[in-house]
Amino acid sequence: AVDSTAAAFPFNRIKAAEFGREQALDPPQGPHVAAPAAVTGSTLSECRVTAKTGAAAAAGSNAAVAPLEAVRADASGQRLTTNQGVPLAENQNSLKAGLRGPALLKDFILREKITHFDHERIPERIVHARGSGAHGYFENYEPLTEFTRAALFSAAGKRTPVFVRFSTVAGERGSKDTARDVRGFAVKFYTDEGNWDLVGNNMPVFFIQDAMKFPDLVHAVKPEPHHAMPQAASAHDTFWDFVSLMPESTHMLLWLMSDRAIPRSYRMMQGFGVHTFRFVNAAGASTFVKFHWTPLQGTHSLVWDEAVKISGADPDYHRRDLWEAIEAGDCPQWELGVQLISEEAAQAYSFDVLDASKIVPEELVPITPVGRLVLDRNPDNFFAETEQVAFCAAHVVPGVDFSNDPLLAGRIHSYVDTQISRLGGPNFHEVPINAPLAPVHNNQRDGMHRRTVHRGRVAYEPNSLGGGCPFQAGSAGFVPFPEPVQQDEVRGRPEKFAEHYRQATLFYVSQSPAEQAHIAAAFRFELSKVTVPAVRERMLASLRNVADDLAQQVADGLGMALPEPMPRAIEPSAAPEVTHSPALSLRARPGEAGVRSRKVAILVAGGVNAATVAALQRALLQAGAVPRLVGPRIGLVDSTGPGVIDADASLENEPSCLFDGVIVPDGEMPALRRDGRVLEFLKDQYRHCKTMLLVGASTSLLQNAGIPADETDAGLLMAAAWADGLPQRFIEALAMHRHFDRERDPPLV
Ligand code: HDD
Repeated sequence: AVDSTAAAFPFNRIKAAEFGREQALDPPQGPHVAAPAAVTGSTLSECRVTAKTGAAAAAGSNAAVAPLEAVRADASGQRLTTNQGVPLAENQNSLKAGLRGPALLKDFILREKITHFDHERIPERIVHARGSGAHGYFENYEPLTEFTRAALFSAAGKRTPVFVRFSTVAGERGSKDTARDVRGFAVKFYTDEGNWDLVGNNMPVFFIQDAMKFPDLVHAVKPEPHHAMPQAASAHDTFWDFVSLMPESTHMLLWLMSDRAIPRSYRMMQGFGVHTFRFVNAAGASTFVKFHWTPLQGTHSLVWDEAVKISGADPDYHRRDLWEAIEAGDCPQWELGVQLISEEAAQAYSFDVLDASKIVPEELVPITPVGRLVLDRNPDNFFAETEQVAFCAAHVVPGVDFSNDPLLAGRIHSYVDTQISRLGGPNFHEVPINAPLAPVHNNQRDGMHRRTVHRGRVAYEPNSLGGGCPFQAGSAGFVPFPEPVQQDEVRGRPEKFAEHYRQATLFYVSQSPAEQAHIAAAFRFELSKVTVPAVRERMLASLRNVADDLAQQVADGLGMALPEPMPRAIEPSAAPEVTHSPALSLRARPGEAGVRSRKVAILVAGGVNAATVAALQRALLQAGAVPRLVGPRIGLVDSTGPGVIDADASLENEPSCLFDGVIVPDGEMPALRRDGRVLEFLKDQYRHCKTMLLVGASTSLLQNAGIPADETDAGLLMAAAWADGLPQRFIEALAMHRHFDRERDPPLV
């Protein structure tokens, strides 16, 4: 037993070994203690008991985690070893010929350690490099056997384990979370009949219609090759040069310039399979299907100024949000919905369902809810799970099949191919996070990093020496939908693909006024970063085909005259089925979560009234919100009345942009009054349209910050004195997410 008290170790005892031969030959054992019982699990969510969560966290287990058990390592109570299991006597010094002599080549321990370190990184994903993942499950509502034989949809209440990874697209692995960008929404279902990867985005359309253009698109949006700037941003010449020459991008650009591209949280965005897929039932009949994930947390976004500030204050904003929500047992949920479309119905539409730059409006084909996704467990190890997880659009299961969408066709090739270089060979399916729960038996053998130890001498089929095994599953296996094909080979696209603007217009006119204003401001900002006037002009010409008022606002913002509209490739022959789609506004899905997991700053300083702070904290916690006491510095704060206040954040370490609302309670609090950051804090809360409550003497801070005391502003609550009903009023206003009525462009404050 080792005495690990501070008294026993006045200094790092092991370091003593560097001072002499005697200690070098026999270094003392390092101090170690068994991990406390509550954190014996590999992660907090495994042990489910933390100071932060108490016992409230959910069970958080699913079958996909079980195979990870075999590869989990826990060093508690263990000695250091090499990778060969050889115990290490000492981990401080390389082996030398004499204390002042040269280091020796035969030091296999040093060499193993450094060699492994040299190879710790793998190539980052060419797109979607930055992401965060979580485990969970999919629960099916009712049997969907009429449409699909997919195992996960076979029975009511059936649970299928999943791993989900959310991501940004353009930024590198170490970039920021709140860039204006598309978000990846990739789901790996570990079904009874193999893994199905639904590799989608938080926007239902895409920039291009044919995979042939994907490398061009990515080269255009990534940092420009000569100076590698800008990082995680589309606001630069090459991106807008490319998309302004690609009218098929217009619809997606409207989504990208909308608030969808700056979500409040991964938990608060929709997900889409984007392409039209096929469901195939046991009889072999097929139905076109589009997949939609709808968050129970509601669809909510940031505003641009806030997103920019968060990038500096907390580049891990979305990663942290997802992690903390799951740790706190506030498990995010999405409902999976499907649009089911017969081939005949699809043929009659004014657009082509094989065109990934088009949606099928919900008003045309309603969404049928089929199940829910729950994320209830954080990974043990970011690299082993979130980094090594390999999603592949080619991974479908019996009952789910592809359509002829030409963008999808390229994806079926690309994902498997990229994993081979990213994960170092063809055996990436054996990495624990990628391994199916369904048994894997085939005659594929060997390759880099093969883990499976195949028994027997048979690795071919047909065989008799292995009893004919593994055998073909016949109709129980994956049978491709036998779509008749007999046409001339041609490089081209169907005619309906050439209509590029009507759905962009549909999206724009279906937004609320605030959302429309944000779209115009986003185009203005992005194009103002474009240095080549001809590119800006071309983009304005394209926007004229979407909505003249939008084009005009952007032109005004750039100080440019409106150019002639860009010539259209085609005049559509049939009228659009839907000309207004309320479902496309973020406001259509406020969610069921209310204020759950919303972060509220309660500003405190010496002289605050402790009793009202406690009442506020209680009410917010009860409603599921996350109150933080923010002071000029962290630590204890003098208060009037009994009770102690401990500020857990400071104006410096958690600025305004990290909170959904602010409360300045009653009390003199002179330290707040002389701190310029308080005014900045309030100004940002106001500018970002957040919920604010100021009580008693604190209301005068509004005037100091130049904020108009507008009593019609539903998000600006002012009270001359404390009243018991105040917390509830604040919570109701906070549940509205944002108060865009107060927003002005340029901002008033
Ligand atoms: Fe892709 C990654 C989503 C078009 C090629 N893609 C990737 C990821 C998501 C998407 C969510 C990250 C998965 C993860 O978390 O590991 N991609 C989409 C969507 C598309 C799309 C919704 C259009 C509908 N992608 C697309 C095309 C191609 C690719 C047309 C190539 C022809 N995508 C890739 C890739 C990536 C990738 C290069 C990079 C890393 C990876 O696959 O694993 O293969």
